[in-house]
Amino acid sequence: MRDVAFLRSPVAHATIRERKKPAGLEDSVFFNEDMTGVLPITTRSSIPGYKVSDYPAIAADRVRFVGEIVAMCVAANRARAEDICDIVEVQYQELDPIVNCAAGRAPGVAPLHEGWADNLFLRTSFDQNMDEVIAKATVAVELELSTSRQVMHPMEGKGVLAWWDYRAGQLVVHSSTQVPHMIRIGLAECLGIPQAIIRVAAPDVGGGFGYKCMLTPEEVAVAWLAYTKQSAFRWIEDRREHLTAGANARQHEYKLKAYADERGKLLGLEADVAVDCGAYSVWPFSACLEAAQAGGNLPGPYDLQAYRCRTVSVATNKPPFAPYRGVARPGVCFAIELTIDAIAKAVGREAWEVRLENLVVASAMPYTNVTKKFYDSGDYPASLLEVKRMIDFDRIRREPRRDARGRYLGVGFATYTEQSAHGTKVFAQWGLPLVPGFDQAHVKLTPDGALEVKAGIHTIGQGLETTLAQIAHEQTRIPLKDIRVTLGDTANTPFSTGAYASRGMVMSGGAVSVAAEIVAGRIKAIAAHLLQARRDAIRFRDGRIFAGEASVSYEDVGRAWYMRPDQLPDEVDRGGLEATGAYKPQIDTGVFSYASHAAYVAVDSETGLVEILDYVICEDCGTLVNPMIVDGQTIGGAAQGVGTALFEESPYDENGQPLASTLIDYLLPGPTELPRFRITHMETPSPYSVHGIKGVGEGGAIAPSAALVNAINDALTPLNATIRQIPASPERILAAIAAARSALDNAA
Ligand code: MCN
Ligand code: SMO
Repeated sequence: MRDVAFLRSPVAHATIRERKKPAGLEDSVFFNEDMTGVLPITTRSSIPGYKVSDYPAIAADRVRFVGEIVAMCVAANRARAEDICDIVEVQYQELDPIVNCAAGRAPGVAPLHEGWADNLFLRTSFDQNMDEVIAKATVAVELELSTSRQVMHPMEGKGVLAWWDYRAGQLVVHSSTQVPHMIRIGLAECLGIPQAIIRVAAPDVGGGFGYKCMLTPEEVAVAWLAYTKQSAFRWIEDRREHLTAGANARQHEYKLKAYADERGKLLGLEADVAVDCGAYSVWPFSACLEAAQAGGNLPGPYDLQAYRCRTVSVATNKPPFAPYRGVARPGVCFAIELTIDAIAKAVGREAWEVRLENLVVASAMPYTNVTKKFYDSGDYPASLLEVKRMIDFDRIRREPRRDARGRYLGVGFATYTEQSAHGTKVFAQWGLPLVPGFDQAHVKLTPDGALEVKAGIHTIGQGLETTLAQIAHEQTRIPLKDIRVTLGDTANTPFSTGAYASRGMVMSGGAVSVAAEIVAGRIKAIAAHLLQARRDAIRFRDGRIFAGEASVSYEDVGRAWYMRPDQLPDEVDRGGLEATGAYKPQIDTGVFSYASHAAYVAVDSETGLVEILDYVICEDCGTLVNPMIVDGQTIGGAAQGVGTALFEESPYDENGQPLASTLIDYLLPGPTELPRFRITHMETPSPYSVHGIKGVGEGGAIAPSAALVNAINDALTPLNATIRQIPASPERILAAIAAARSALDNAA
């Protein structure tokens, strides 16, 4: 096996004038023109006005971000491959870079891609009843908000190892991915070879968070190499590559105007949303998923009747945008929740009261909101009141606003809905090339009475090995220790589009439930014969199968069917002891989880430092399959949310150079920065999914920015300072305090 290192562009925007392989190393260096017949990664969408960008695995004659691959170098080990990168000669003719949304949407700007009329991947708009509202409203508030560019940092970075399996006649690609079956489709399209000769087998993946749910240039390049050379190659991302070349997310800008009555009842919302999408669309989700989610989800958990929203997906000279845990909703929740607090201030009420005034109530469920989202079930106000109780709001308000060290104290709330397990209709509406349908799973009783469960989804740390086994156990009562779950190998599992959009538990859980129920029925039929009992008298109990007091083991059933069919009548279940089940929910627009978060913070006005004194969460993801895992998901997500709120930022300078290229510049929260999250669960089963399950994988990450910044702003009320940008770093907090002081001085 040989190692691959990629030579990456040092400039944000340039044409490549000349490139030269080092003498004697011609066979170890690959340029775009060497990959004959390989297609660029191209994501089409049927949405009117959407513009296509071709993203070649190795740049052809133009580079569009620092970090874009210019050459692939191969050697016996990574160090030598990197040495070869150093002596490849490339001449760049630099072009003006587009480094932010304002520049990218300015009239007359030269578009990043040939044939584009302007520099936007897409514009979208909603307009519902707005004009009627503006006249009626007594209160109007305006806000300008922004969220910073982030990278995702799973503990294990991206990696791909590909080899040619002579025995099977197959290209085998081991990729650290959330979506093995999708990667197989994508690779086949780009390489122009049949899917049947590609096997994608994802290993145990050490975190994905969205970064690993798309086809990457590195996967295409390394797979091409293994296929053409019929040999083994690997590439393992290092942290600098991760920070600068490929895991970008979250950068949004909002201009909002909200209209309300004198009690703070929200009457209408106008929004202009710009997303800094980077240079290319990723496959299969495109560059526009963020804006699609932002426009659709901005109304949040609120009863809002009038809405006008324009979104633009701006092309910039930065790495492409990938979905990141929460996908747009952390930004959207920040935007709407700061708006609610601004309205509360304008009408002189507590923010939680104004939330309560506006939340969709339980008696209105199911509720179709102004952007046609179908909120299936739940009690949003109850979750808000619960976190208010947990954080002990009344005590906080009775006590002084400053602590013994003079720090300012504040409390903030945020409530959100999380569309989970979005189904066929949702993705089809976004016009995407790959729309999820039925998820599938295969379940088999082995001759020794154990259960094999195989699903095409993958596990990236979210515990599906455990929870899918729980579902299979629920149907068959086979002891958990005898259930073995296999995931994420296209040669070994039925098709699933994979793990993303908080869909695993609902979709694969549903498929396992269907398949296991079929197998359970067949187990009963065979057991009934062995026990000479009626089928409806058969019960699963204590790891055995009973008819009255007589019982057989699962192994007896397995052995009878596979090894001694001579002892069974022919009509006893012809289907056998294995089945493939397929599942999608009755309504495939997604089931809506929700949660309220509340944060209590101390802000030091001298240093700008924020300490989280308490943080509470009340969440509802329908039926909890595994409460311990759901706690883990919620805590992990909220930890990342704290990073978004207070620390993480990937800035670019005016030349499009990334300024955070090490973990010294890019601050990740560690245990000392994180509070002890306190969690309460509500459990409202969805009427529309199997076992009433809703997704929860992304939820924790959505609300922390909103809850924490609302808390910071509450703390800073005596100083009249407000934060409108995240992360709320010490610099931004001190700047907000200074701005408030100078405004006061000017007034005086
Ligand atoms: N679960 C449960 N009961 C429920 C719902 C979920 O016990 N009612 C459990 C299940 O084990 C499920 C997990 O919680 O696998 C997450 O639930 P689900 O919402 O179904 O999410 P997925 O399985 O589809 O996982 C993907 C999701 C996403 S989109 C991101 S991003 C994310 C996340 O999960 N990335 C993660 N959680 C992560 N957790 C870890 N450790 N690492 C990541 O990369
Ligand atoms: S960002 Mo999660 O992979 O949908």
